[in-house]
Amino acid sequence: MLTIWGRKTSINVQKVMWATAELGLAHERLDAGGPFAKTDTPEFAQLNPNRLVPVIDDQGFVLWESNACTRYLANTYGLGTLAPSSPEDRARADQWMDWSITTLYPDLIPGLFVQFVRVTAADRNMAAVAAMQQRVVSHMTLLDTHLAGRAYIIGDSLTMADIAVGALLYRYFTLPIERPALANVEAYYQRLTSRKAYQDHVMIDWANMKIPGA
Ligand SMILES: N[C@@H](CCC(=O)N[C@@H](CS)C(=O)NCC(=O)O)C(=O)O
Repeated sequence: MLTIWGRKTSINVQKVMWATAELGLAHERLDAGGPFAKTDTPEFAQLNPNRLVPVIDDQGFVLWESNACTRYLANTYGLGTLAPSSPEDRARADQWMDWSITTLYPDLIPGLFVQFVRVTAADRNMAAVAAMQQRVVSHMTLLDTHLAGRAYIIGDSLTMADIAVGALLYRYFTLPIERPALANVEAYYQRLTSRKAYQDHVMIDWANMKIPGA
């Protein structure tokens, strides 16, 4: 049995849950992190010394880092689907996963999202919000150019690259910010929202993550 530790509101847990659902894997998810704590126990530190979620345990094989977990599940259970079968397309999927975690994620989640959930409206740094918003829009513009003529990031079907990048789009499209018209990204997001696994594991209202006054 595959065990996944992590609260369902965590963007990084959502990637692993979305991949698990797309692959149809039997699993159990155990709440940890956020209001559930549990990450500060010695037992959890044995699983992930960073004390962060997600962590997976696949029949005794323990792994942390959401993209590594997604990649492992795709390579193990989805070769030819979530993990493209050609080495070139698999490398391209890796490339976009790395782009997502090193480029889009830092500006969108710790940069922008956190300002709207962990900072009160009174204390919100609007200059920082504007700067981050500009950076995020430039990343989205790059993605928009790439998506021209493609249904998904690598081609005609969903891969692990879409899990890493696409999971971030729900937050991008639900933040109270101005977004320029980017037709390819918008069509791509609509495509993702029509998938049950995306609806079930990524489109999770984040309003109750807000601190009072945020
Ligand atoms: N790079 C790590 C980041 C993991 C991470 O920051 N997880 C957050 C939730 S999104 C966490 O565990 N925060 C502490 C908590 O929820 O208690 C990954 O991709 O898995």
